[in-house]
Amino acid sequence: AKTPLRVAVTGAAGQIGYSLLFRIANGDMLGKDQPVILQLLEIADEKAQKALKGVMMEIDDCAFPLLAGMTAHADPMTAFKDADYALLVGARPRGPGMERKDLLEANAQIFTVQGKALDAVASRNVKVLVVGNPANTNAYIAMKSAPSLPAKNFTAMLRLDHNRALSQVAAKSGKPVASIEKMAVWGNHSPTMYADYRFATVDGQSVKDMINDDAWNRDTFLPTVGKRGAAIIEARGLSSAASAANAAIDHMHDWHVGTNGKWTTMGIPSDGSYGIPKDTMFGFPVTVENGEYTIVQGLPIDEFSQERINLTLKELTEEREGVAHLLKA
Ligand code: NAX
Repeated sequence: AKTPLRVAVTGAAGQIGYSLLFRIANGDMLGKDQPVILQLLEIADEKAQKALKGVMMEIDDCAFPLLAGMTAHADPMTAFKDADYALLVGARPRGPGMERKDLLEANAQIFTVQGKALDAVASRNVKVLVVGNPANTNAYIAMKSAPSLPAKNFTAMLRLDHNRALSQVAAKSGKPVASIEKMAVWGNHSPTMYADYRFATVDGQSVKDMINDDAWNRDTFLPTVGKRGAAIIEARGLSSAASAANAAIDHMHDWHVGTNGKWTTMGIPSDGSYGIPKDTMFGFPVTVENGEYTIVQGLPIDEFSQERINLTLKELTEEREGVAHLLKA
């Protein structure tokens, strides 16, 4: 039997946690033959810790064959000990009257502490996915706070945007979602992200040619994908949770297992590709093999796409500048 892998999850008593933990323990993330140990982090608050205990009781009651252990934590220094995978879901939500700047700063503090803790105690190969918003900038902060870990091991979740784009294109083209290849999402996990189906194919045929409607792309597709989170809050009264958990599972699964040459989207520190400044935590089309992702290179960027990429890059640059003073300390 395989040695269990340690999976740390923060915000474990939250909405996304409630969908995510059961699927990790069920083997959906790392494989049906891979035992896991869950190391769950919540804030020290008594109510949060109590809620976490409740979730753990339910996980126990599933009697998951792959679950080799499970612990509750209020301190990242114990939660991240020897972690092979870390899913940073917990974040400070925007409270009433809170400005974007305050939100950025509150989260910058959380992700500085957690980056340092990963640096100090996690496996030297730990693979980190940041889900908590603002996900790209939080991932950037964690990465910068963990100088002894490889920068490439820090990623941000763009997979929900990617999956949303796939489902919209499937509906429009009338093709099954699983048949669509070569979707790409560029930039920030925010309404500025640029979902790009110019290269997408079904059975080798161009999806763009099939749809053949630039106005739909600009006026329907991009706003629908960009504002999908808000539409779900409006309809459900709560933010997307099961679909976010599913995207986190997909992201980590593909990172662990590989994509067999197929494209997916990950938020990763830029290596300078496509003119995105080095280290910017940016959504790129990637393929994954042997636990390493590679940016899909050489894609032509037309004028419309360049404008979109510039817009989302500008937002990320501003977020980064907004927290720069916190990283210098
Ligand atoms: P919830 O508010 O239900 O849960 C968050 C949990 O995190 C809470 O239980 C809270 O106590 C805990 N927490 C807060 N600070 C913590 C810390 N420093 N250490 C450990 N735990 C901490 O939110 P939920 O709906 O689960 O969403 C979690 C995060 O995901 C939010 O920031 C949300 O904006 C973000 N999202 C990101 C998405 C993405 O695609 N990247 C999509 C879905 C989601 O909106």
